[in-house]
Amino acid sequence: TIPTKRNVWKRADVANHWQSRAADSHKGSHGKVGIIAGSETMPGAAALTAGAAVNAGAGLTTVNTPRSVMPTVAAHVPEATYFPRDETIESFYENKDGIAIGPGIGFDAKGRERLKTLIDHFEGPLIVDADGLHVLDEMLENVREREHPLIITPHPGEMAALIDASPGEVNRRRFDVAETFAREHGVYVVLKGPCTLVATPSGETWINDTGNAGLAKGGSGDVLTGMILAFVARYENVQPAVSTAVYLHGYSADHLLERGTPMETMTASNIVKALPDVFRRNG
Ligand code: NPW
Ligand code: AMP
Ligand code: MG
Repeated sequence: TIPTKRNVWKRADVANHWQSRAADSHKGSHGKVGIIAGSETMPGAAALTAGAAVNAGAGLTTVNTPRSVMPTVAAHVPEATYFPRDETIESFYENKDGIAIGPGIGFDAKGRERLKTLIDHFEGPLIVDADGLHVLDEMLENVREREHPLIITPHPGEMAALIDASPGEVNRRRFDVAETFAREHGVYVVLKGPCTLVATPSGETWINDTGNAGLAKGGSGDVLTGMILAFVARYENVQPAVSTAVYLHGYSADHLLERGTPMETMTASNIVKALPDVFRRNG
């Protein structure tokens, strides 16, 4: 087998790949992103993902969520526009520069069809997270045939379910698990946890060294998904975008800790609220 290249994605890498906002740019230049997230019992997942995308630079953010959930999410993220879940997915994805699906959606037959349609027909970067990952194993053939980037963002529990292993086994063989899955299925694997790994389909692995256990709280992953989406929709290449988003997400937690926020009191919302400081120090 081809040897894998493994490196830490460092502050200098973030800086070298940084995409500044051109003075003559407009919202369309910075990515029209779609987020399929939220449900009656998990409106927060949609608000966190969308809030993260908006605050990480996305030009125009549209949230696909049940009609009944739209007012709640909109109250938290007024910058986003909203698209009712019961309308056809084709009219949702047609003009998007990137789509994320999964946070807080639960999953049913319609959800499966929606994901399959996106894998087969959406011609841009597609991020599959959370509940989307629970049905992805039924679609691996579609995944392999997809010509556009697919990025999956499992925590060790979700990765374990995807490959029919235990979370403990995934954690014992993190590199091998992420790299094998990325190569075999032609996807970018963001295997989360302390030292999140980004394994590419071409056999590179980038290790993240930011972040702390303050992130071990519901909602952190939803924020990461929104940040990755904002970066992949704006950046030319997928891996620098994903690794930079992962770096800044952890950096935000480290920044809060350094400024006196104890890990216990860290929240996903505050990871988003600290993004102005994070961008000021890294851009
Ligand atoms: P256990 O039992 O914790 O030890 P799920 P989820 C395991 C939404 N959210 N290392 C875990 O093990 C998400 O977006 C909404 C090892 C269990 O077996 C999803 O849509 C929020 N094992 C949905 O909730 C805030 C680990 O994996 C399984 C692990 C469910 O997502 C919260 C759990 O996986 C949340 O983001 C680790 N690091 N992490 C909201 N405010 O609306 C997990 N496991 O059932 O997919 O549960 O990740 O909570
Ligand atoms: P999720 O489980 O989907 O909410 O994602 C959790 C997020 O928090 C991921 O980005 C993880 O890498 C991060 N995270 C969770 N626990 C830790 C930890 N102990 N140290 C560093 N990062 C963590
Ligand atoms: Mg999650």
